Formats: sequence, C-alpha cells, structure tokens
Amino acid sequence: MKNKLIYDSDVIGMTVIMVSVILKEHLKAIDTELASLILTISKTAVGIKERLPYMRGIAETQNIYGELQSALDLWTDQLFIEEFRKLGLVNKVASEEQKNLARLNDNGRFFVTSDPFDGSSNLPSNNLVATIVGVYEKDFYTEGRNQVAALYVLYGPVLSLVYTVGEGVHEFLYKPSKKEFILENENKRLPEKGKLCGFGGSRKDWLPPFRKFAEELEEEGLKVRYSGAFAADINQILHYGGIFAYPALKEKLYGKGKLRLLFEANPISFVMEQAGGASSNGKRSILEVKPTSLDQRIPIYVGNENLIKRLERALKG
Ligand code: AFP
Repeated sequence: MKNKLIYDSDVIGMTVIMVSVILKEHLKAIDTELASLILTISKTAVGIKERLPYMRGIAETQNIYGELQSALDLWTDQLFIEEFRKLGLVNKVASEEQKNLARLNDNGRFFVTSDPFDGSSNLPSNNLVATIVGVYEKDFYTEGRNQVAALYVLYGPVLSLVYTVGEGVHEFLYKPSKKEFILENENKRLPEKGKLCGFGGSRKDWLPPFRKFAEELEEEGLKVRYSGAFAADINQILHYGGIFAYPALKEKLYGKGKLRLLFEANPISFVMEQAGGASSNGKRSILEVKPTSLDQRIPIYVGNENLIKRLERALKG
C-alpha cells in the first residue's frame, strides 16, 4: 500500500482504498516548464468555473471572425493572457478572440494558441462550454504535429481537464473538496468500436459525398449527438468512440470549413491522435497542414481511425 492514498474512505462505512493521483504529481513526469504551464491553465480554469454563473452576458464586441462576443469570451481571454504573462514562460499568445498576437515575453519558450471560451453560443441554453489550448515552441506557423502539448477543459457538471504532451492522453476531474484535479483516466484510448457521430452545419448545406457518408453511418446504427461546443463533442467521442465532423459546406457558407485550424482543430486533433484516433481535413491528417494565416479555417473530421479512412475514401468519390 506504499504510495497509495486513502480517498473517499467513508462510503457506507467501508474503507475504499484507491490510488488518487493529483495533476501536479502526474506532471512530475514531464518537462518542468511545460508542467508549470499546464498547471497554470488548470488553476485559471478553476477560477473560471467559479465565476461562470455570474458572467453570462453579451459584450457587444466582435471577434476576428465577426462573431458577437460574450462577456466570458473577453474575460477568459484576458485572464489566460494575464496568467501566462505572470508565468513568464510564454512568448506569444494567439487567441480566437484577439486580432493581434499578445506579445508577452521575448525570451519565453512557449507559443500558445487559445480558444479561451469554446461554445459561447451554448450559454443561453446552459449547455457545455470549454477552453482549448495548443502549445508550440518557436512558432505558430508550423504543422500541428509540432505541438508540444494540447489540452482542453470542460466546464461541465464536473470540471475536467484532458491533456497530452505527445505521450498518451490523460483525463482529470476536479474535486472541489480537495481543490485538486484527480486522475480519472491515464492513457485514455478511443473504444475500438465507435458508437456516436456528431456533425456540424445543416444537412442541406453538406456536400453530397459527405451527406451520403453521414446517412450510411446513421443507418448502420451510430447515434447522432451534437452539442455546439467542439471540445464537448470530442470528449464524448473520446469516451464512446465514433466520429465528429464540421465538414466543408457549400462554398458561400463555410466552403473552407468553419472551425479554426490553430485554435480548435490542431489541439483537438493532437489529443485524438494521441488517444489512438485519427484526424483529417478530408485528405490527410489535420496535423500535417501548415497554417498560412492565424485565423485559417479548416474542414475537420476526427474519431476512430477506420471511420476517418472510410470518410477520406468517401470524399474522394
Ligand atoms: P463559439 O465558441 O463561437 O460558440 O463557436 C463554437 C464552435 O467554434 C465550435 O465549438 C462548435 O463545434 C461550432 O462552433 C458550433 O457551430 P454551429 O453553431 O454552427 O453548430
């Protein structure tokens, strides 16, 4: 029983002995500066979760994509940037909510991409929201494969954090009584057989090959679940297997896809590939695409490898 902690020991009078690993301990296995960065994000997320109920308004400003921002989009963005500044390890931050890069420390080692508040249109209906972060060294203008870490936080019924540093995917749940993120799943893998599918956009705007593919999956019994927050949709694919897509739509809408390569697609694809899944822009892995601009959008398909391969064949025609 050495190194094992007693955890939740008073369940109906029984003593339950479980290994309880906190995030800080788990991060001891990785580079110390990267560990500090991930810990900073986790602590900031706890503060955000606490403030969520009080900050649900619209800010009446627009982000770089012309979308109306919520108060939380702006506040979380500023908060993460401030915390990164204090940490001193971050060189620049590229954020979905900022027109320009935030230049924090010329000597900082990390280049951070952030969608600080993913799924803000879920606020009025009280559905899930999230934070998505990608971490690079040297530059943002490189393939997603070169990320040194990626993670997302879900502000769900339980605050959760899923991270990878390129050696598997680990999921933590926040336990308020302990004020700690506790390891829930180490080296989490997608289940071999996928159960779910979730597709963004409207069926009428999908291109015919994708529409046919989606209908085939539904006929084969994959259940449709779509939340409107990318990280939340991905988390259910991580747990139940299947495929998520925000496909290319008819040209006038999102011919080049809706989701953002740097802020959303790259970090999530890194996590999914590390969990044994695959990602694609319809032709090749998202992680092989070199960005040409910070605000680049991309069609995205992620999930079980067999489904992604099949999708690529279906789109080829
Ligand atoms: P917001 O953060 O602006 O709500 O956008 C969320 C998002 O980028 C992504 O998280 C969702 O998968 C997708 O947009 C939802 O788009 P639809 O509203 O078209 O379903």
